[in-house]
Amino acid sequence: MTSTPADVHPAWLPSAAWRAVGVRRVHVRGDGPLVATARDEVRAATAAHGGTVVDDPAAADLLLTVDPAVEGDEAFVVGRRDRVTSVRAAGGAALLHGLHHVVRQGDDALGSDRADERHAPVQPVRMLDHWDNMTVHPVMGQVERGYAGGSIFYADGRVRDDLTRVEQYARLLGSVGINAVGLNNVNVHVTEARLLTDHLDGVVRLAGAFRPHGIRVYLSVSFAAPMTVGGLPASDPLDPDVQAWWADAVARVYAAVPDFGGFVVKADSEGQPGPFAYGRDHADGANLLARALKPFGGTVFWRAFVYDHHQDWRDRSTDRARAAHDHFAPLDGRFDDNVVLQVKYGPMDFQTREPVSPVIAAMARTRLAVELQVTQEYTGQQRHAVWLGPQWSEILRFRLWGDTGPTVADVAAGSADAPAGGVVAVSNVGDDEFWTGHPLAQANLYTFARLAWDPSADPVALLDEWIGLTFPDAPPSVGDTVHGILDGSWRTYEDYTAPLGVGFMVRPGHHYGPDVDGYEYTPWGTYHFADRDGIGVDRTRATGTGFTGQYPAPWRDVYEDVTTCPDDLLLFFHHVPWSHELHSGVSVAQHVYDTHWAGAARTEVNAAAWERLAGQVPADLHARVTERLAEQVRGAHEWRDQLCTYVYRHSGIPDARGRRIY
Ligand code: GCW
Repeated sequence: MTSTPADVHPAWLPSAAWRAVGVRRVHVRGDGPLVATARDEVRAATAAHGGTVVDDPAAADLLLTVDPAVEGDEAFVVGRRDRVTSVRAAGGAALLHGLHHVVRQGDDALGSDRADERHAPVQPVRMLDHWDNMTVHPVMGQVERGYAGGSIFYADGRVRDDLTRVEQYARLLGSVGINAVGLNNVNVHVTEARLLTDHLDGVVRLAGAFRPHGIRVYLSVSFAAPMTVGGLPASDPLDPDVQAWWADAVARVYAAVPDFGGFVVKADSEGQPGPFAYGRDHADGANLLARALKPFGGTVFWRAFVYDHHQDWRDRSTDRARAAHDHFAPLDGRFDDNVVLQVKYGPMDFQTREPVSPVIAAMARTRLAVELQVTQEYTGQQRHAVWLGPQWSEILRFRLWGDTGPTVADVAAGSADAPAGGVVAVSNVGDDEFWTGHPLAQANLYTFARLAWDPSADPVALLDEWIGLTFPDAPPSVGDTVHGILDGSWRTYEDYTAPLGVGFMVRPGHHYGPDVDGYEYTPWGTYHFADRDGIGVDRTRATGTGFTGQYPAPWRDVYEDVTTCPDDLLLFFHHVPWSHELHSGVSVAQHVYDTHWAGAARTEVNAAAWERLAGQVPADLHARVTERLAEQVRGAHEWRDQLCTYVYRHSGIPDARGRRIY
């Protein structure tokens, strides 16, 4: 329980969250750096709360022991008998997981007897990617799609001298089982391309900050690095000089960081260089890096986010949703065993609502990781309180082949033909005093990590777990109010923004706030095709882009047929008249009116409920959330009025309830 500077919020590890452990007599047995971390935590907790660290295990009422008999790298067994709680752990990382498990359970783990329970992560890789840059971009800021201030890693074009915040962040992440962090933006600019070389000493220090919490670091690299950093004439993956350059670069990284995780790569995507320039495919590209990493046990996370961002909006034959499957499905079986294909959860781009990407069902012989977005790019940018636990849970539990088949999480966790890839998300953290801009957005970071550990966990239980840890001594009204604001907030946000899975309708560039036609005539491939008659994208095989055909049964048919397609995804898959009747019984137009009024109204209820907590939570936190909820109310009403007006002007269908149209 190392201390947090007074000016930084302790998130879900305030001192009080350690009370149940801190009052005990605790014995820690085992060796190694991670056991030392656990021992330091226990020492600090007992010092703060009056317990003791004891040398004699017979004198302890909490025993934390490394026991090689426990199987599974990160597994631990916890139980309570004869007034002693014991955690037996497979190794140092597992011991730390076990300690934090007891902290989360608090008096429940340390009260009455409990039978032994074994805990082990479902996903072996639980990763957060940072889109942090070393320098500040004039428009984007320092962190691409970052809504919590600057980077905690970098300042003034280099790794920060003072890594105190990084150490605290590593502790927070380690406490919920994150074990991998990508240190820099997947859009790799000139300075960051040199993290591999000139800035390697900084990477060594960052790795040193994460290591005590069981977290390995990864770097995003540029496919053109042999040219831009190495001075070679090309970066063709089949060129022996290029291969030698990567082998050499990787060897130097491992000499400096022996437990380095590997690379994250965005290639041939949104202007990033890639193998297409040399007439090679993405298996050639990924394997180039994989072979350099292989001797050291490293992995390349190769992103499947590849599409044409110079599309002509008049071209109705191209469908961005199809792109990842078109590029990658034919390559199944060609990737080396230390390549993980990192697939965004949906076929478009981190929208509030999308179907699950069909790529996840198409790569039986490829290791696959699912990529989620904790940073709220399209979901309110940490100005709106939007807790995404239910979205992620729904995605991870989605059954790709129907009722009895494997889920998305099962695919990520691996099979006989393809070992695990894992679960990855883009982090929402910056140098903000509350870590995440909106203090309640900490719940997203927490929930992501806990779902990565166990994708079958009930997200609402995780929300309550986070509330209990974050506000340990608050009156019940605080927990009830925070729960009330966050549970259901994904649906609320969906209600007042782009309807029925159509997506986007945001202001181009920064992606905040409504602009229904903002992307309609752009090259980005994100269209809704609204006119006076109807709205939506026809992605059927019968009359549209054929995207539904990328799914296995039953989904290829469920989505194809307008009568079986779920309402939530109707406009993703179909172009329908404004008067089209939904399963819910109302027309598309009336649905927009009803949901937008209801969603906007809920934001007012939330703001008023939070107002009543003045004096019950720290004043600075209360003020920050108050300011954000007010902006959410304003934003939700703007969304409501723009969407309702747009639909009325295009459809001519009046709101049955006669509410105001502009
Ligand atoms: O959602 C889009 C973002 C880009 C991002 C890209 C990606 C890092 O608008 O800012 O670039 O996705 O995931 O690569």
